[in-house]
Amino acid sequence: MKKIFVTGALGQIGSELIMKMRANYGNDNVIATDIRKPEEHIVVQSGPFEILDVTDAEKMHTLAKKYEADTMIHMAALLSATAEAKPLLAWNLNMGGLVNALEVARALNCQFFTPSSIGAFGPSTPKDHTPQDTIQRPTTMYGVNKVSGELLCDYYFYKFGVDTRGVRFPGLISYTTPPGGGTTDYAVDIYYEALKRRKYTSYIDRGTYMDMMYMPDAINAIIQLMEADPSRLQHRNAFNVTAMSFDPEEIAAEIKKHIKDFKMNYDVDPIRQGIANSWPNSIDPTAAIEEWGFRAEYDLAKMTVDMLEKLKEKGIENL
Ligand code: VAH
Repeated sequence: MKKIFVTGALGQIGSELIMKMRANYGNDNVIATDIRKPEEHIVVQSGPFEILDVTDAEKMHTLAKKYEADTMIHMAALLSATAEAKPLLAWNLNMGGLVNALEVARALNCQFFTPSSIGAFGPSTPKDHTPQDTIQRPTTMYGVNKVSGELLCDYYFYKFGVDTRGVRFPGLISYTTPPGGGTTDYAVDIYYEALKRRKYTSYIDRGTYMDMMYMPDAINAIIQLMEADPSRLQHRNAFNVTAMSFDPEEIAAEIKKHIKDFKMNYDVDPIRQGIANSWPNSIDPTAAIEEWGFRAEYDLAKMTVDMLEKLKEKGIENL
């Protein structure tokens, strides 16, 4: 990877991925793009940045060619809850953007990465230690987008020889970007609210287990997969990866170890609870471990210490 073109660079993953890749590969070798250009943002200030709507195929091709991209990292997409509220917009953006990015990778001979998700599984998928290869009949527009995306990326590998790679991310937790339109974002929100108000009202019910991962592990997984020896890859789109699985009660208990008077209550959102119920309780990352050495550093305890510390440094406390 020498000239890396990233879409969705201001998103939850993109904003941290850009900074890590610029540190690894050089600021000028990581081109950040997104639909808006906030001048004060560190991603805009620390290296090349272009405004790009990923549904604009011609502009994407022109910009990738201008920077002589050899790697496409396609992150721009609507997440599960937003996609469920606006399914047609989600289809057009998530699938239109993906096919545009794949076409640019094919035309310019780029290596390619885009994330899938545990959302690519559905109610008929085995829910515990969900295998790498199994039933994928998601019942959300986001899940339909992710399964279609996995198949499309494999197609571009088999049909056109594009070096496509992807991971099925669990819920991702980070301190840099506030919670977005995801179902798992309660696990981000809870840290902000615990520091600001010493309490949190969860829209996901107790007993709802979902796979989760701290953002540093997610960023490392992307870079590690993209640098992996292609001859070792039996799978490509996309690898199960996870670091932990917990329910709201368990993350609340971990926070209480640091904020003694933290209180948790529930006001379940039927839409996001319905999405969460259709996803696995835990997935099996064996293929990623065996084929490219995936390993997560953070568990719930270690992540909670770091999240609370970093949010306090950002001034998120007793507002
Ligand atoms: C979402 N955070 O909630 C994303 C992710 C597995 C969940 O895909 O939509």
